[in-house]
Amino acid sequence: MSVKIFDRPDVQEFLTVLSGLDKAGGSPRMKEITHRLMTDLFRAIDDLNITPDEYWTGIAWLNDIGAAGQAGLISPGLGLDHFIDERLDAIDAAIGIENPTPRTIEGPLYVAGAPESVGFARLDDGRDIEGQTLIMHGVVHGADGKPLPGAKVEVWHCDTRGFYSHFDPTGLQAPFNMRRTIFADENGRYKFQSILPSGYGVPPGSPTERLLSALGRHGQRPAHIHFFISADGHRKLTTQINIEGDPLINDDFAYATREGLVPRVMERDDEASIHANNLNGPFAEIEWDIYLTALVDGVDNQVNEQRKRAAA
Ligand code: MBD
Ligand code: FE
Repeated sequence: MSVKIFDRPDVQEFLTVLSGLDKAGGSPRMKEITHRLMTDLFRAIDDLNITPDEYWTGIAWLNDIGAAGQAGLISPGLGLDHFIDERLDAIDAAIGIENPTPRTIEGPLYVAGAPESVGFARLDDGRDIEGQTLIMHGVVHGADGKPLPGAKVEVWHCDTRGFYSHFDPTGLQAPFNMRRTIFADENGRYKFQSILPSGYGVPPGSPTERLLSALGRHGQRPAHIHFFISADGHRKLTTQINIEGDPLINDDFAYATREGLVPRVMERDDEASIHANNLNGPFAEIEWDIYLTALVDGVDNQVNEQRKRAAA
C-alpha cells in the first residue's frame, strides 16, 4: 500500500514545528539546515514508500556507526568528503585561485602531536620488515613560486598491513609510528625515509563495510600518503599522494584520487643512490614538490577547525 502524505498542510506545519522554526530561541542556521534535511527525509520516506522495518534498520545502523566511531569513515565512503573538496575547488575557481597542488580529502585517521624535525625525518621504526624502503622529498613553494623555508609538512600513512598507528587493531605499532612533522629546511626542502604503505581496507564486518556491501561496493583504498602543508601567509593544504601502480588508483572507496597526485615512483638500486641516502639496499624514491596558495584577504578561507573532532 503506497500513500502520499508529504504535501498535507499538517505535515508541512509539523516540519516547521519540529525544526523549531516557530520558536525564538536556538540557532537560526541549525533550524534552517534541520528543516531542509527533515523535509528531504520525509519526502523520501513518502516517495520511496520506505517501510518501518527499513527505517528502523537505518536507525540501528546509525547507532552501530556511532558506537564504532565510523561516522568519519562512511563519510568519505559516501563521497561527501570528495564533494566538499569539489565545492572548495569551485569556490577557488570562482574567486580566481589556482591550486597547482590539488587538495584532496583528509580521511579520519590523522593524529595531532607527531614528533617534529627540520629538513628530514624517518617515519617508520624499522619493524615492518615487509616494507620496501621509501625515500620521498621535494620543495615546498609559496604563492610567489619561491621555496618556503620553515613550511610545516605533516605526513602520515599506514603500514604494509594497511593499519595506522593509534588505530591498529593488533596494537603492534608504537604511538606516532609513520607519522611525523617536518619543517622545510633553509631551501624549502623536506625529505623523509619510510616504507611504501599498502592500501587500506575498512574493518571487516563493520557497519561501514555492511553498507558498502549492500551497495555492491568494496571498502578498499589504494596505497597513499597523507599530507597537511602549512606556512605563514598561506592557506593550509590538505592532500594525499597515491603510490603509482596500485591497481585501485581509479577504484578508491573514498574517491580521493586526483590528477597531479600520483607522482612517479623511481626504483633505485645503484650504489651511488643507496650510499647517498645512507641505506644498504635498493629503495623506491618519490620526488614531489608542493605549491601553497596565498591567504584570501589575509585569512585562510578554508580553515576547518571542527574537522579534528570527526576523527575516528
Ligand atoms: C583512510 O586511510 C583514509 O585515508 C580514508 C580517506 C578513509 C579511510 C581510511
Ligand atoms: Fe589514509
